[in-house]
Amino acid sequence: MTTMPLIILPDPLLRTVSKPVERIDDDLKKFADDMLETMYEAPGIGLAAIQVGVPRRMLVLDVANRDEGEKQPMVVINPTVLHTSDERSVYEEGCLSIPEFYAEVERPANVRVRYTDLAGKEQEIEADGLLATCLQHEIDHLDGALFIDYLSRLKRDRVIKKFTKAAKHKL
Ligand code: K1U
Ligand code: ZN
Repeated sequence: MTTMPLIILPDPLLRTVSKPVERIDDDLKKFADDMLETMYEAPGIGLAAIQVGVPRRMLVLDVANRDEGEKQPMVVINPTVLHTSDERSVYEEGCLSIPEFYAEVERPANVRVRYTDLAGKEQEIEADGLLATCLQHEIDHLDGALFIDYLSRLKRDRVIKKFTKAAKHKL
């Protein structure tokens, strides 16, 4: 397995609307393994393909308690949100593409998502808690949306400015 470099704000790739995965083959399975490895190494609880520069509708996540040595990796291909609850919940979110910045975001507390798994089988998942938040965060990535889009314009612009400045210093 290989880890891949992460795309960091303000890279315009992060605003790409990703295209559906058309074929599940050995190359895609290897890519899914590499995405999981990249997520675990970061460390993170989710990763969308676009965060490693691949504009395909695919994400990985694992919200199991790592301190207890648990692992529950999920590979989600071509997800569709079927239902979101009216009930909302607030979580402090982070993003591997916006390192060391965290902010509270309010989202639907429960979601139902249909997706294809790595075996090519259609699945449906009813999620709540951190899994619901993480799924929505990752599906946003597939549509070019970032969690900072839910903040006030002032806060969002401040973050973008900080990361733009940092990127210029790295040139
Ligand atoms: O998509 C990403 O950038 C990954 C992101 C996912 C996420 C975090 C929090 C709420 C919603 C979605 C991260 O994984 S940031 C890192 C993080 O939260 C974390 C890392 C290690 C252990 C526990 C949490
Ligand atoms: Zn993210």
